[in-house]
Amino acid sequence: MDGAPVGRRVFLGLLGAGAAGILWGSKAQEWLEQHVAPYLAKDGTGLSGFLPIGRFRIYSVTGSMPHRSHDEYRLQVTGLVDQPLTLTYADLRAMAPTGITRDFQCVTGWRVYDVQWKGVRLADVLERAGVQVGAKALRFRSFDGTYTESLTLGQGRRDDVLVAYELEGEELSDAHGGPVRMYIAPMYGYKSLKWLDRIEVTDEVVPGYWEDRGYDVDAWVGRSNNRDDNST
Ligand SMILES: Nc1nc2c(c(=O)[nH]1)N[C@H]1C(S)=C(S)[C@@H](COP(=O)(O)O)O[C@H]1N2
Ligand SMILES: [Mo]
Repeated sequence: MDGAPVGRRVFLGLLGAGAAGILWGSKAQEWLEQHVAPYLAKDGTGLSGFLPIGRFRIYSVTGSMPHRSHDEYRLQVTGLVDQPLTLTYADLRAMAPTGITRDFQCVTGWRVYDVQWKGVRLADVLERAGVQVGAKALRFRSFDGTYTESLTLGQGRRDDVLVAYELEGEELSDAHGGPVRMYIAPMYGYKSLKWLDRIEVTDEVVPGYWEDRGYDVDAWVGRSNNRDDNST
């Protein structure tokens, strides 16, 4: 179904967002064939591996797909913390995992039903670093060098906010922001920053990439239909 040409609503949404550099339609298809297909083949996941990709649109505001291997990967936790952290991929894997299955929704109008995510609770990472008195917010940075996002500390401590490393039972691909990305279950997709490499604990919310371009900082998915759920 998502292999079909991008719907008018989505297309207008992209235009409305002034979203230069976002990949979609045939351009995305071309990119997937060049970059994702070999990755999947290497993983031995075969054609079924395309399913999650096929259900999503792959976004990168920089028009490129950064890559970092599990060995190279580091997550920095800095700012207003007692103990600044540098976590490896293995460190994250060694922490208690949490799984969440929820619809994934982009403000431009597409939705993927019942997506399975796995990772560690951001709350647990913060706990490990020790958040200092006076801290109020979190800032996330991507190793694409451009994208940023933020949450209030309260939002970041919710049970449904993950530092994610698996999607649909597979390690996160480069395309989906691997090896590690944010997954903010109760909010629109743009809050879920891909290619996460730094979490900074700050004293105020700094608007992120899309928020500088007009999106809401508090991006709760609405309750306008029965499938949306931001109550947990
Ligand atoms: N670094 C980075 N993170 C990002 C984006 C991006 O362009 N760059 N796009 C956001 C948007 S608008 C959405 S809807 C989701 C899309 O996730 P996907 O590309 O895995 O489908 O990623 C979000 N995180
Ligand atoms: Mo989005």
